Amino acid sequence: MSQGAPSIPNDLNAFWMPFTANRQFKKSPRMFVGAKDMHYKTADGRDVLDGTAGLWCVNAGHCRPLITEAIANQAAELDYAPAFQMGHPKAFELANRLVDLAPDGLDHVLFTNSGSESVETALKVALAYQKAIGQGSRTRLIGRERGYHGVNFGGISVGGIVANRKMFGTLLTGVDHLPHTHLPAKNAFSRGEPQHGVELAEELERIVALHDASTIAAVIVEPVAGSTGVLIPPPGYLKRLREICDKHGILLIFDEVITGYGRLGTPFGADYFGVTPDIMVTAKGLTNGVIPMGAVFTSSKIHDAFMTGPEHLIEFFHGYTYSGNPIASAAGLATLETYKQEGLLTRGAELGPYFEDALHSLKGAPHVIDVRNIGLVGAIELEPIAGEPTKRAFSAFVKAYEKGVLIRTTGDIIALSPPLIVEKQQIDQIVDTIRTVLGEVD
Ligand code: PXG
Repeated sequence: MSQGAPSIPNDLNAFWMPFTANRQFKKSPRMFVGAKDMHYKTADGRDVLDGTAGLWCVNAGHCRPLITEAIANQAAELDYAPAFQMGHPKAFELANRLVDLAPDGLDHVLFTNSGSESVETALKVALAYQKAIGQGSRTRLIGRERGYHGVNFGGISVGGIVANRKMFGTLLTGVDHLPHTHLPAKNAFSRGEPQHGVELAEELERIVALHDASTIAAVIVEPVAGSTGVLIPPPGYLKRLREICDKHGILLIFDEVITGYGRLGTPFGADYFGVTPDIMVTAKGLTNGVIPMGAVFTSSKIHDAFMTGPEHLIEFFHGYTYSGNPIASAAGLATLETYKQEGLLTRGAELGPYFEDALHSLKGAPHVIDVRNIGLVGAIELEPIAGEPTKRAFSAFVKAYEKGVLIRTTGDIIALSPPLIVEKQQIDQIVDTIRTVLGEVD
């Protein structure tokens, strides 16, 4: 029992908030107390238009009836079933539905509880697969600069964000990184895929030559890097990575935690770019962000390599207490049903051109040095204040929130990823608010 002072109701001190300027937040908190469809409700009773689908996850919009009912019903019917050596029907049903939705060749699903766990799972599957097929010397993992693969040790090791790595020691050994594909000097204000940079895929050949293919298990990239500011690959880049991986027996992992479930106007980024990875990492939009869940897809080639040996033995020593949790599975099924009924996984393709024009109308607005977009994701990059990086974009975020629009900033980049139910007039409201705000910030 705590001997300290009794806690004060609504004291903000105890919760050490994630990826948040805690002291600043607690001085002037921004609290949501409700949500419906495209809007949040704030503690002081204002509606805030959601320009970011929460944290890139609420793809069907908020408090959707099929999903909330499915969760309530499941909680009353079967709240939990052991995930190891036991099962329940909805996890299998969800896996089947996901495999139907995924690109051909991705036939099996491992469930997790987040994007970070999905990444760790994918990396472990890749290493264990190489060992299972007699390629145990393939232990290296190749990520990419400016990649974000969650916050666990594997993910920050293959990830390429300095701030997320530098405090945490040596991380995983045997990791190397491709260069990122962000070339603002050549590609600023590109619409959709930027023209320049396909040659950067050849860097993988250089890395293979340096370490030798026999030491490399897998390459992991986001089809479009989200967290570091919507970095879109040039045409042919991902295809070339696929070819180089195939040539050298290296697995290709796509981290589709953001690009999955309709963000680019196709079910997955793999569909958009016409490149199928060996392993596909997803989370977020799988359950519309409502219940934590992730799914890692693998090819049959990978899955079947584990299905050997005596049948009573566990084939892969990995899994979580909540893998395929009944309530998460029910939420996932209802989410996929909502996407299907409303055609949301391809809505980004229809609305993309309108979104693109709206975003690019910000060219010439104060501080704007680049605008980029693909599907229903976009970024507006601002010139940083000299000596005070991130400050300008953060002020824009706070001002937009005060004016009733939620945007997201990373560094000095404003990122937009509205729920896939967004209407044209709401796109206008988001863009008009940003325009006004850019006229007001220092
Ligand atoms: N991979 C990718 C590509 C991601 O974008 C993760 C893994 C980790 O997922 P979890 O569920 O463990 O957070 C992510 C998460 C932002 C932002 O605004 C991005 C993420 C999470 C929170 C904020 O950039 N991406």
